[in-house]
Amino acid sequence: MRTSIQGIHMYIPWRLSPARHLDPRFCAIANPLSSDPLSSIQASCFSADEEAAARAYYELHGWVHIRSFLSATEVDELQAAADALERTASSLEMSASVDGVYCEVQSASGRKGEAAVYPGALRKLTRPSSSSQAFASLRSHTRLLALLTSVCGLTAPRCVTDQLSCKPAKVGTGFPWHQDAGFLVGDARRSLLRHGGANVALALDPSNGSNGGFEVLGGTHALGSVKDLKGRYDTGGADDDEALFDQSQRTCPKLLPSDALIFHPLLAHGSAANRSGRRRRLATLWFVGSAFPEDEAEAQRSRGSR
Ligand SMILES: O=C(O)CCC(=O)C(=O)O
Repeated sequence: MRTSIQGIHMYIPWRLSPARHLDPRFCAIANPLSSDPLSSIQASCFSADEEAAARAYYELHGWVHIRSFLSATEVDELQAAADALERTASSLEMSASVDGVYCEVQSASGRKGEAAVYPGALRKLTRPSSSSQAFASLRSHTRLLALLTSVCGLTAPRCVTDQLSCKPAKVGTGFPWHQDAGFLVGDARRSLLRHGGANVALALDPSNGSNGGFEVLGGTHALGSVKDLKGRYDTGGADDDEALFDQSQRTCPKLLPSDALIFHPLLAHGSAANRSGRRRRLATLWFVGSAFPEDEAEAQRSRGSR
C-alpha cells in the first residue's frame, strides 16, 4: 500500500512522549514529483528520519494529510457500513437513536432539534461503532494507533469518540470554525489535558472545496483554547466568525476515499455547505493519550507498598 503525507504547522502544548509504540512497518519515501518534500511525502511506511519530519510538521501546522491510508477493502467495508446505517435511518424526520447510534438529522438550517430537510437526511451519526464492525475496527486500528504515537506523540492512544459526518448532496450545511477539544467532557477531557490527544478524519468520499470539504486553519492549535464554541456549533458555515481564528493558513485538503487527515484537538476547523450533487462522508475519531500501562502498574505497586 502506498501512503503519502501532507501537513501544516503546529506546536503541541502537551509533553511529547517518546514513541514507545512504533509500528516498524512505517517508513517513508520522499515524493519525487513534489517540489515541496514537506507538503507531499509519498510513503509506504516511515523511516526514523521521515517519522521525525512528519512529527515536526504536525507540531508546526497542527495537521497532517496521509494519502491512501486505508486499504481498498477497508474503504469498501466502511462505505457499505455507512450505506447500511443510512438505510436504517431512512425514515427519520427528527434526530433519534437507532440501534445505539445517535442519528442527527440534517435540518434546513443545520440547527439541532429541527426537522429533517427530508426523511432520512442525516447530518451526523454518533458512535456508528455501536452497530457496525467496520466502524468499530477503526477505534483500535493498529496502523492508525501507531501513527498517533509516532507522529502525534500520544502514548497508548484511546479512542473516545467516533462519528460519521454525512454532508448530504445539496442540503448538507456547514460547520462553523471550532476546536474539538472544547467538546470533550469527564474522563476523556481529563486524559486530554493530562496526556494530549489527536483527531482523525477518514474520507469515505472525495472531500474538496466543491462539496463542503473539511477545512483547517493551520497553526491555530498553538493559540490554545479560544473559547467555548458549543452554542454555535450547529449553525452557519466556514465563513462564520472569521475574526475568532487566524485565517492565514486556511486550507481545504483534497481528500480521496482512503485518505486520512490527522489534526490536533485544538486546531480550528470547519466546512462550508455542500452545494454539489455529491455527498461527502467522513469518519471522524478522537483519541486521547493514556499513561503507559507499565507506569500505571508501577504507580499501583508503589501505592500498595506505602
Ligand atoms: O464534517 C465536517 O465538515 C466537519 C465536522 C466536524 O468538524 C465535527 O464534527 O467536529
